[in-house]
Amino acid sequence: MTLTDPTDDLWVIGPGEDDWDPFPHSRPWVDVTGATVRHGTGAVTATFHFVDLRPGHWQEFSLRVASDQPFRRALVTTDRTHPGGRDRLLNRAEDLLSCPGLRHHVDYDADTVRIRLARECVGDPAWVRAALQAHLFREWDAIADNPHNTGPVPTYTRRLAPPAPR
Ligand SMILES: [Ca+2]
Ligand SMILES: [Ca+2]
Repeated sequence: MTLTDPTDDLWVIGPGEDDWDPFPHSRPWVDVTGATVRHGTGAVTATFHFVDLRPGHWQEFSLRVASDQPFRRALVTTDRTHPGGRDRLLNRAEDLLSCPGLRHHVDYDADTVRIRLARECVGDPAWVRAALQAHLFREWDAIADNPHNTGPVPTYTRRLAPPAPR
């Protein structure tokens, strides 16, 4: 499914704060313009689209997966020394899980971040709901956007079933 998002709908939160505030400035490298989510026969694939993705920032790209199996969260983190990003898979308790089928691709020319999460790492679910979010971490705060809405908290997609086997 395809999601579209406006620009300049960013939110900011500082350490110790419970609530997000609107961030009234442009940050094109964290501003999501849309995304696609696909539940294929082998993997759940999410592709973020940005206004202008740029290397050199500490950013995190999150794919939360709710399903008929235990919750999973795939994260891709970029920073100054890892512009191509590093990925990891967590459960709800934020324990690190092994998932050889987790892949990602950060493309600064196309302004996209793709996360491919093998279905076996989600427990081969009958359906998934996906929630995507992007964060830009700064020294004293974090700025966020998501392709689902113009608020600070992403909402899950409807249930996405994998293609029926032939
Ligand atoms: Ca946006
Ligand atoms: Ca948004």
